[in-house]
Amino acid sequence: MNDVSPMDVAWMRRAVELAARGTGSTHPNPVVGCVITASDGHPVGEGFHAVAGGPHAEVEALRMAGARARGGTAYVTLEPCNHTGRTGPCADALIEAGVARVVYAVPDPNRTAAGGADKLRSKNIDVVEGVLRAEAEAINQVWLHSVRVGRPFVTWKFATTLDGRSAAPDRTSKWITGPLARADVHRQRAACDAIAVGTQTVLDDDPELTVRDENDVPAARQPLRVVVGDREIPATARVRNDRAETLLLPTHDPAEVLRQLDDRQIRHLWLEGGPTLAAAFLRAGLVDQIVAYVAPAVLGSGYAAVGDLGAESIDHLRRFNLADVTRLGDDVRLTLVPLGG
Ligand code: AOF
Ligand code: ZN
Repeated sequence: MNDVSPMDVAWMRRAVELAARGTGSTHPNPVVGCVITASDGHPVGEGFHAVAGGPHAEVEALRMAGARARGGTAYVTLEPCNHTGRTGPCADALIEAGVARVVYAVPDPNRTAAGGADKLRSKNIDVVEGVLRAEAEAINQVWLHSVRVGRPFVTWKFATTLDGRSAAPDRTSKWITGPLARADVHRQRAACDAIAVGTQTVLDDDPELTVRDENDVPAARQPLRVVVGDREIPATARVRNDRAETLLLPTHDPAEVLRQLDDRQIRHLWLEGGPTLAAAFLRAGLVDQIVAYVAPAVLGSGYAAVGDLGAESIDHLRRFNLADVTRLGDDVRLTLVPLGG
């Protein structure tokens, strides 16, 4: 293995910073950043992947570097690709440019694109893997998860009273949490590719399931709306309006839902309810993250946030790791991840 210098780490940190500029606009592709230094160690090129179908980070950086890339080093947050997809293989572009060394952070789990490192080595280029790997994994957490596991990353979101109720006995639920918590939901929805609810939630709440700002103006890019279940949805339901695309999935099987969404290259599914849908995903072990908005309020009756999970004794408690606690006005947002995850 080649030596990794403090400068290698510094340039990779810059590449990670560049990659993050693509956050939110590269779907269904990852965010990727690249820095090129000349043979004397000076930076001569920078690039990041801005949009799927557009040039890869390496190509952008090589374009800026021009002939100065010869004999230099390329720092890339993801293993350079080896496939001709929407653009040509970056491994070939790096070889043609004559770089002497390639340092990347994370191996590409995408089977179609992988193999770049081996190709570079076969051309006697020094290749180093794993520099700042944790940081580079963090900016692509959802994409890496969905490509590795072969299904979308699933976040289950709910709002609840202190006693775990998400609706009163008459099924009303507006509003349990305050405006700051609700604005936070819209921000988080905006970063997802699809929002799913069960048909019962559509009948009870008539949600629009779009991303809107504080003045209720819808965002330009809207996640796919997904309605799971076989209850009839009235033609007047707001999920049927034209503010976003809607997919009706008349199934009760979470794995089938994820298969259908994977076919549509959905990387991040935001599960909004209600208790039946949440229970089905939890029972199937298909929840990767929980975002709970807890209000300082008590109902004492009404509907639980989640339906029956088959627990009969305290041994059946499903425990998670508490990843984050954030106060939003008078409410608290808890972010939980699976134990060991
Ligand atoms: C990117 N941007 O900067 C790099 C990627 O859809 P395509 O044909 O552009 O190929 C996307 C795949 O290429 C992607 O899934 C990843 O495996 C690899 N590298 N992709 O979108 C980049 N370097
Ligand atoms: Zn590429």
